[in-house]
Amino acid sequence: MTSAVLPGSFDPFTRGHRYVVERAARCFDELVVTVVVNPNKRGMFDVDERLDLIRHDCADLPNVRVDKWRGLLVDYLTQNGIHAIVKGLRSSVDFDYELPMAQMNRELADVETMFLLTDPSYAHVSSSLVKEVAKLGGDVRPFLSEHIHDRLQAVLAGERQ
Ligand code: COD
Repeated sequence: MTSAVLPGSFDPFTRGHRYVVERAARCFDELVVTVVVNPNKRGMFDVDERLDLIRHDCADLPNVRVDKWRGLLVDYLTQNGIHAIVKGLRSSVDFDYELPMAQMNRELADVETMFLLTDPSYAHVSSSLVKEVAKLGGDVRPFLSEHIHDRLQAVLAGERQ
């Protein structure tokens, strides 16, 4: 069975993430979308809720599994006998950020990093921009599933109280 890990913060999972997950899921028997926990960064959504939101948005993709990990990414792959990492690329800025990580991960473990290009309609979509626009009252419906949009609005309403 060929498996791959698609790691990220997913705070929250956007339509851009979904696009890359969908494309990657066609290339492997199993794709594990892994929420990597950054202990130094408090997200808008807690890690377990991020997992639930991704599971909800990917429920129609039978070979996609969702998991979380704290620590070095290659240790997760080694522990699970997985040899491939998939990353989404929006632009050359993403490539410049990802290249040294891919090279470092290659040196640390027996893993390959594969890059998938996003759809041009998602090239400007990032979780951080979506949160910023939403906080300032902009319409972020085009960038999120309806379910995640509703949860984002609920979190923002809670923050305003
Ligand atoms: N279209 C296509 N792809 C997209 C889009 C979009 N609109 N938005 C994001 N993506 C891609 C990103 O390029 C990335 O591949 C993935 O989706 C996740 O994106 P984010 O923003 O949720 O997650 P990041 O980039 O913050 O995640 C970084 C990691 C957590 C994966 C990275 O820091 C990591 O591997 N950390 C683990 C610790 C470790 O091993 N460190 C050493 C590395 S050498």
